[in-house]
Amino acid sequence: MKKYVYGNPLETGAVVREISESKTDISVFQLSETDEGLEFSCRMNENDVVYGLGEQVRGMNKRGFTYISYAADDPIHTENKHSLYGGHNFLILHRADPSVEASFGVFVDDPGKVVFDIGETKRDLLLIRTGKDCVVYVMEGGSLINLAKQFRELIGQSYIAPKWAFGYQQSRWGYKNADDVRSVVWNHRSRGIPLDAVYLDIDYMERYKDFTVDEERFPDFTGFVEEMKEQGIHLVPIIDAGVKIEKGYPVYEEGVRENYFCKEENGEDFVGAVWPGKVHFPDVLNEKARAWFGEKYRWLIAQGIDGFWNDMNEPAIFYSEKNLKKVLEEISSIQDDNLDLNDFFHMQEIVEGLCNHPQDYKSFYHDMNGQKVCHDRVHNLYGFYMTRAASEAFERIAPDERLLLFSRSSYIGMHRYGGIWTGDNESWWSHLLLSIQQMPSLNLCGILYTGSDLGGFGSDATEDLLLRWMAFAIFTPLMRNHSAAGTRMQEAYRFEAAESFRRLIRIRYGLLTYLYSEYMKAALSDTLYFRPLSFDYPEDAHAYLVEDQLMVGESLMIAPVYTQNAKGRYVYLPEEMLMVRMRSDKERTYQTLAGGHHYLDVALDEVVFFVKKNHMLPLAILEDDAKTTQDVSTDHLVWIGIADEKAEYVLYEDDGISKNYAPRSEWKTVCRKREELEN
Ligand code: MIG
Repeated sequence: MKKYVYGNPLETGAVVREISESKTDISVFQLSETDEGLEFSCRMNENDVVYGLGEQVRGMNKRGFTYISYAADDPIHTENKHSLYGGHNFLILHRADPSVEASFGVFVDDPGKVVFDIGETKRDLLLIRTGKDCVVYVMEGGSLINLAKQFRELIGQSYIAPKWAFGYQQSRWGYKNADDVRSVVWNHRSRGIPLDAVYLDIDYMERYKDFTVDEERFPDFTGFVEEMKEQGIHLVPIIDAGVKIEKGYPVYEEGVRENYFCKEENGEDFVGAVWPGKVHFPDVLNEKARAWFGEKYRWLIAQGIDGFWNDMNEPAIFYSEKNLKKVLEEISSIQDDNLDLNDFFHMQEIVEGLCNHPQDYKSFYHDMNGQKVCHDRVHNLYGFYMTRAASEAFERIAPDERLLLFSRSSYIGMHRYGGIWTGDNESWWSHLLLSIQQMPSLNLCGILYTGSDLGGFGSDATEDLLLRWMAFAIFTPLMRNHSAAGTRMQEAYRFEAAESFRRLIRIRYGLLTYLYSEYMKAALSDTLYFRPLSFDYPEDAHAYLVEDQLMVGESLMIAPVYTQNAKGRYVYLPEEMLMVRMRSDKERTYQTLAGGHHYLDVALDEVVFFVKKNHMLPLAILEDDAKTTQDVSTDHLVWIGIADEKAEYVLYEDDGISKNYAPRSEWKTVCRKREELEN
């Protein structure tokens, strides 16, 4: 691995491994300087493939578009969007002909805006534009798997969630009080639908103030948390980045007094507006402020809370005080004008442009170890450091216990502190596919604990969409049904197919032993839980073209159905595999299929997956009344697989809650003879 340093880069915390700076010029790129920064470029050959970039739109192969790392609070994830919520500046350029050039991985450690033009402007040109100050790491030599692993070793071990966070989780922006939550739990329990967690969105707070609970909506919050625990339910409250400006609110007052908020150029606290109205942003890039903000989580943990989701930490700014003033003045100045279309559109533009305005991000400052740094330069670090604040506090507050933590915005390195969810997607079929495609890209960037809002956040979910999404989300570490206020309610029990949902969710619990084991192995050995097919079948040219199937852990491949009204789909098998068809944890059928293309029927209420040759996986047999991950026992495991003679599987097990992870020497290799396998 080579490390190249340009200008005077800031310490971002992305990397954990010490690497000495290379004295030679970067070899895989041509480098040129422009007025704004640096440009790294290289040619791509016709069949080369680009993987990576984490949370972005479009396919797993990133060729043919420009991706921009500049964390954006943009809820419309259409294919023309250049930025979503994170900045994940790692990619692998896979060379189709290694005898001509070697494949390589590159990580650009620059927390400001970075542009990746991957053959958009010129089809065969890869162009990366960075700021003047950055560090570039280049990994060379080796397979896709090896390049990915080198990078992961550079950035450190991924966050490990508690095992309960691998259960089914229910969320909705709109659960307003304790009774709403009780009803959600009751509706799952009374239908036998397993459930491990319910989320509290912004309405649990007192007027959107972080680290408060509205006492009218949740009288005796501690008692309520306890009541839920007794039912096996973990409550997961949201924390927003902005701190409400309100006299007498301790978080605000302390922050002002101690200079813990981001500042304007002139040293005054920067004022933006988000849910609570006007807010200040905690300067999480400042070590002291970070420790202070992290400590605030203690109050909720003391009440029994053991999981959090950090939101709006791009940070999202509905408007800044300054810019709003400017826009209002401009509008009042044209009050009596006869607006022609141009004037009208201009007015519309400035009003809409209030939200997340680029100028706002240039107008406030952080105090990084005494250095005043403009936010714009470190924009992509904000969500990372907010999450780091929480995680570092958890180390102090509950050093031996794993807490659930994930964030909306992130940067490379945040994967050590928490997971992410993929933000405000829509109940669109195209977003089911997008979610499938995002998973391996995120894993490449170290983000293993992740998933999308199951069923879609915005717009109305239909029953068939939710069924298909569920059949995919069974395999994502974060399996959370979440939706926006005002959309159709999409809890599993709202639909006629409630029984089908119950069965699908039980399949997740049946597979939990495998899914958890694979997650833990991926985290502890810096490997990938989700992979494009080409990672496992690098010699198969067709594997590089498959954009809608994934390898999941060491034994499985999935090929989810993601189009409406489909009765099945074409699936590509890189080799002979065992097709497993499940309608519930009990009803399962098998068929061995030859390598190649197949059209396969997949009913709406089925999960179909494929086991690699000479591999196997455990399926836990559940009791009829299984309610949570606690009810999944490994005493009765069925081993599913196909083998010439025998199949092996490395099974990882631990208590699921402490940080006493099992060392490699304790991972069990389970072996089954051909005739002992279920198939
Ligand atoms: O401006 O808290 O992505 O999951 O439900 C919307 C309300 C703020 C955005 C999050 C979404 C959450 C919503 N939040």
